Amino acid sequence: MLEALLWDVDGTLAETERDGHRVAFNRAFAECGLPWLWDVPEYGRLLRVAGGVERLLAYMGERQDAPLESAARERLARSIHACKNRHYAMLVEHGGLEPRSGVRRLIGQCLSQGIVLAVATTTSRGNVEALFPQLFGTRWRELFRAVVCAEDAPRKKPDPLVYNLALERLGCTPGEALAVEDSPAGLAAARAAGVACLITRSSYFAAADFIGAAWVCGNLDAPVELSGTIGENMDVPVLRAIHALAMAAR
Ligand code: XBP
Ligand code: MG
Repeated sequence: MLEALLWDVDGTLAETERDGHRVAFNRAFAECGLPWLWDVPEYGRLLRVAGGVERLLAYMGERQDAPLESAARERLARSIHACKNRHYAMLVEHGGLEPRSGVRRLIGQCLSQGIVLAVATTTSRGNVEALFPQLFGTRWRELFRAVVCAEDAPRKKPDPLVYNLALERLGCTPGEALAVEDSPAGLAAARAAGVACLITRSSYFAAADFIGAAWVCGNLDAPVELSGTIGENMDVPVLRAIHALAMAAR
């Protein structure tokens, strides 16, 4: 039985990678006096590394103008990252991001039909606390029974830690949950925790392979064809059917 929906944040709830973190990283580079600029395709390439600090360190490994010594690199990555998060909070507080299609609707339907919700993200808690009031209003905490972030799960996706912790906090088994993700790393993390995964493709992963996903859609408002029946969009009966199919295939 499907009891819980576990939500990824970046790319799944909103286009935060392309329109939020990327833009904020560029503002932080400028503020730190660095000539670095991540355009849309370049940031897509860098997204293979999960975690903002980890992504910066990987990028510095490719740059001649990054500090040579690893402790100095780490210090610079942490200070750019802190600056990026300040810019990210300012950007979202000025209304720069909207929820993706169907996100608010499906959250409301789940809550009214007895499915509990949690967040399982690689991003820092401060970013969730800046973003969620903009997406869901000031009472957003009432929507999610557990919110598991980078500070709780320092091993980033595709490591399953964030999903293991979310399940533990909800008191659910992996077989009672369904993850909603937009990226191959997110899918791998959910699967490694034994959780079936629904993919809603974000702009960066429009053409990615999602082998092993329970279901793949372009967005949660797209019509769904399941067992010969076309539904209007991703709703709770469809979620239950997708989850049941994934469980039967095990
Ligand atoms: C996505 C990530 C994050 C964000 C940036 O996490 O990998 O690193 O790109 O956030 P998810 P931070 O899709 O699991 O929400 O700078 O806080 O790492
Ligand atoms: Mg994501």
